[in-house]
Amino acid sequence: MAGSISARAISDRESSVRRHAGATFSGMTHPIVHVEYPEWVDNTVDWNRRYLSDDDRMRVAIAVARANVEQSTGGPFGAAIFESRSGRLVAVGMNAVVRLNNCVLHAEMMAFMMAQQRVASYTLNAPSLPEHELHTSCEPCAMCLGATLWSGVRRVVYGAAREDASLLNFEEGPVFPESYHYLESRGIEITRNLLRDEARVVLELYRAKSGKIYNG
Ligand code: AZG
Ligand code: ZN
Repeated sequence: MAGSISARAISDRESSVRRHAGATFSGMTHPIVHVEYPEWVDNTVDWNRRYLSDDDRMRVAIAVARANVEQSTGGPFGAAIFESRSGRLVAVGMNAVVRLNNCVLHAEMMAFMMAQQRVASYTLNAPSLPEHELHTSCEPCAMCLGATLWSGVRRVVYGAAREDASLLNFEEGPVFPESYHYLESRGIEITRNLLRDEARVVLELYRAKSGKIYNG
């Protein structure tokens, strides 16, 4: 009957609204975590281009970091995930710790999450997928380096060094030579300090704007 169908539709919609508001039958409201890009991302990134050189790929990460500072949407860090061979840009990430009230939302973490959603796989190293690599405007902190292992990327390229971030009083956590040896022993290649000076300019810009040091 038309009446009962529409009653069910209304009830479905109401329960969907309840789910998205985080309500449960216990009456307790549970949070839902959304991770989304700021609105400027499509003006900053050309999703259709093929990025064939390391410099081109790193410049995407640095451009995202710069836009994040200029638009006041987060810390001075950007990252990008590419298919290694084709140069297809799969995802970018920008620091969103303060914007989204979430201490894990470093640029690299955001890039991993977005890339995995895009390819619908919890690892970028699934047998059906091409090889992926991470380019990040700054050396990964302890959390992001750990997540790199499980992300499934086969290579990490970073721009500025942890000392550059530490100069601004960012705390980058326990990263040791052994941490890198461990990743390398798992077949992950590391390329250091690519376009370091260009990446450092963004850190300087953040300092000049008196950007918040949320993890110092
Ligand atoms: C950070 N370091 C990197 N590499 N990326 C981020 O998003 C950071 N946030 N704080 N330190
Ligand atoms: Zn990090």
